Amino acid sequence: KGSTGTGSNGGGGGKKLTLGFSQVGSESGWRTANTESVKSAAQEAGFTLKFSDAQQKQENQISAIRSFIAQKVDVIAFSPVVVTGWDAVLKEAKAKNIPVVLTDRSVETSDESLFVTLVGSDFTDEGRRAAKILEKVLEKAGHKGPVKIAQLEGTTGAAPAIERAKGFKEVMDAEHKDDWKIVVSQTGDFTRAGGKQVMSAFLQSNPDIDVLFAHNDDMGIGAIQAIEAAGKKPGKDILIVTVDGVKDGFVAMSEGKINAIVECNPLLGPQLMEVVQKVKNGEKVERWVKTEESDFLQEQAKDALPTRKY
Ligand code: GYE
Repeated sequence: KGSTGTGSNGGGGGKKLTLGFSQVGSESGWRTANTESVKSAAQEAGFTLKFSDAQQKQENQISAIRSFIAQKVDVIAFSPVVVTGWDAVLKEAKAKNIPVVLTDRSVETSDESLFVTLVGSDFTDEGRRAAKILEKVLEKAGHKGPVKIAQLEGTTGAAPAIERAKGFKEVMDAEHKDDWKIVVSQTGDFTRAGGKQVMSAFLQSNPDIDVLFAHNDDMGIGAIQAIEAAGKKPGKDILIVTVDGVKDGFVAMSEGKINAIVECNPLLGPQLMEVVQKVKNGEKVERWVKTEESDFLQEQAKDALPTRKY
């Protein structure tokens, strides 16, 4: 509450707020859009941004955070590649009184005082929404009988991979215990190459897959290539539901190759900068600042495509 007494912030013409930001990597279209959003929003807010790309490696994120602490940045923000293993470095930040804001992905910690807030999506709900929209997709396709599902998981141990799988399973267990079954599930690390490689292995071990649930568009797009290489029609022979809603996902959907997309908004920059400023000012912020999202079916793809911002 009140001011921190430093009298300096981004908007006030005093010393600029310095934000250290450790990004996961550049694994997907979502991530590219997120990075863009963070960089432009920081500039807009008048902050000095120290940006570091961890190339999907936790050890790189830990060293980036340590270097932000050494440089005495005002606030540290990061999108943790996996949920566990952060306590030690977060304690180091706390010892130097540098507040930490999580964005996009959360951490698992026994000490809730180690971060101030999370700015990001509800991934469990995205998993539930994926299952609910799959019901519609199956109905539209006139699918009868048991449903054999392949799941392409995101990065092992990452919040969106854990929670999307959890939300999807929750609906499946509650409402489709007898008719739906996940027959194969493996990580494709949120990348196109991963999606392609794992999907071709799936098709060898389980040639009778009805549905693919991919934790992001990029893995879905990689899988489409594998499905086509196997002589099958994506969106027809294998129904596909993905998460994110990046432009290339919408293009694949408008071509009939993806059946439905659960949106996950990457444009978190402006909200993040607002929160960072408040934290710096010592104002109270919510523990979780959630993002607003929608779902899309194929018939909406062509109309939605021109207005997609990422
Ligand atoms: O869905 C995926 C990206 O954490 C929400 O990470 C993010 C996920 C996103 O690589 O495309």
